[in-house]
Amino acid sequence: MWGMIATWRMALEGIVQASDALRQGATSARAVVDAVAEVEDFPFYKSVGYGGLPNEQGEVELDAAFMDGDTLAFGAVGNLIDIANPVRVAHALSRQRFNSLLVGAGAREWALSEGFAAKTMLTERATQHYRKRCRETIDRGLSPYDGHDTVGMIGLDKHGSMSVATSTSGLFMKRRGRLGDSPVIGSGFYCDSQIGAATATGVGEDLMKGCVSYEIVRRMENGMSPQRAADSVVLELEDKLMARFGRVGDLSVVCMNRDGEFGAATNIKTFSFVVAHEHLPPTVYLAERRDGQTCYTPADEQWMSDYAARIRAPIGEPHYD
Ligand code: SD4
Repeated sequence: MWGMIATWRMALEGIVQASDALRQGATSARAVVDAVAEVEDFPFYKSVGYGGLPNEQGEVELDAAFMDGDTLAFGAVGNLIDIANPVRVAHALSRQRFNSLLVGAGAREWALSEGFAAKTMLTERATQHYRKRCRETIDRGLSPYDGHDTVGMIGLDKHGSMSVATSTSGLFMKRRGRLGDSPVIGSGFYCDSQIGAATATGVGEDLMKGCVSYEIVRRMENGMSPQRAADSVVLELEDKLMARFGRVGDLSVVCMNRDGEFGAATNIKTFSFVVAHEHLPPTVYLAERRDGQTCYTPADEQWMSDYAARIRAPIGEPHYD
């Protein structure tokens, strides 16, 4: 059995290619790293890699991670500026015995010293989004933090090895130096080839409060199905934060066990995710919660074409409703 699952529609093109590679016997590490790098390179995805939205200073600070489910080795980078593929840097770090998580100037220096390419990651389009958001925020006091999505990708290969990778520009307009869950092991990602893997997207500050990825893997280890593990972790964290913190941000997760069974859970209106495995061609699903359980259906053609138009649409004037 081989399989892949990833957060958000943006993972589709990467999964189409990587699932071919998995079918032909590629490793899960190669599949997830190549597929996430593909998302990073695509300029119209405004929350990952090239074209990602900047922090409040107008700088694109990128976070990424990789974890090898066989050895439990992981590598991660945070606040990495102007390096082409943060996920490849994270993967390289996972092969180091120490210094697995590097941030800021140190991460950039290490990446350059290892031969990773420098690249200006702020695009004209992202700059337009930034200027528009600055105007909206000044005019009407809107929350600057809306607008974010992380790609988190899980792979299971024919040899039974699993890997997970994440990549994100984090929250739009975040404070310089802010880290979310995506480069933080146990929160944004976790992977154990003997059990399964999970990865998260949403408001990192809240996802980290539940260490959600580790918790999902732990519940799968105790015998829960991936779907039940995902739903129970998201639901319980949401209830806990509402009761004790008084509010909760967006929380969405995907997971897969070592048999290729998968799960997804969300507390938002529509969460898209992509799955492929031996018996399923790459498919985009739309998930929503009904009666405490996440339900999902394949996205129809209309949704897919609206999506393609939306991500390329002109940026337009500030929006005030
Ligand atoms: C973060 N979890 O930096 C990321 C952002 C994200 O959907 O996934 N948004 O907090």
